[in-house]
Amino acid sequence: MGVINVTPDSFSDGGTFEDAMAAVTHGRRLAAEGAHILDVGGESTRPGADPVPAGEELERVVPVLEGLAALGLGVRLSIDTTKLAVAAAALDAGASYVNDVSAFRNDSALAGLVADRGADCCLMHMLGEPRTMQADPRYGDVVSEVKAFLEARMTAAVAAGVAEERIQLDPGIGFGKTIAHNLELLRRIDEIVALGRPVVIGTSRKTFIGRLTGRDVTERVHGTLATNVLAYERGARVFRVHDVAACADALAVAAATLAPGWPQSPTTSTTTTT
Ligand code: HH2
Repeated sequence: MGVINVTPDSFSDGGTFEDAMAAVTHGRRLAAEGAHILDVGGESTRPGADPVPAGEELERVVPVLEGLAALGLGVRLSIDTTKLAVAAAALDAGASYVNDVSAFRNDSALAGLVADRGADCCLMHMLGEPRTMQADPRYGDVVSEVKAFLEARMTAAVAAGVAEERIQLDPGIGFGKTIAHNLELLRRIDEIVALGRPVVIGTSRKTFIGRLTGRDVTERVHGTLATNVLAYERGARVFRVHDVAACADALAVAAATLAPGWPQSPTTSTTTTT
């Protein structure tokens, strides 16, 4: 899942793709680099971020989704929003996946919309809300609590009519979590995978990687790869990243290494012919 932030204030790429044309060009590049899903967002969720009114968020994302849809890239288009009006306009503009970091808590009507449109969705765990979530987050056992939350949100979504096979789950790395909480969730991500739905991991360029490596935000790709490969090995299957080419390579090698009996098809050549 490649990230396209159409915002002035996202933590790693704010202001880079504010222009719709630049965002569409970036999306085309991420698709060429191997993204299967392009996740378009018009509101930053970084700690301390100010909320964006629905009308403004919609004006940011709709032209980008329309532009990407018109290109016919053969990838899924996702809208990263917690708002009903934005999700509805995004689905009209060509999105078929709703990535809601509030897991349908900000606007419970979003579940009905996803159900009616037969869209896929990602339900993510967050403790508190972006303005305050990093102020002393506490858990008993972080993995059990995140798991119970995701299970409850999945039950609520199914009760609202969303087909279970349309749901993906995300532990919300960095959303009301200390470094220790993030690492514990990654180490024990198999416990979230056990809920039976595809697990989404969003570690890309996040602060805890900067704290562990001493790297600035644009230099965290190698740390990001380590988290994604480890989570893949423990069963996670969707990786929300800014640096698609590097992550696609790392995951291709991880998948081949873990797949018994590679090469798996007679069309997969182990030697070069030139
Ligand atoms: N992280 C961010 C935004 N959306 N969605 C899911 N499902 N999982 C995540 O971990 C996640 C997410 C934050 O990253 P980014 O979009 O790069 O920054 P910002 O929120 O500042 O725009």
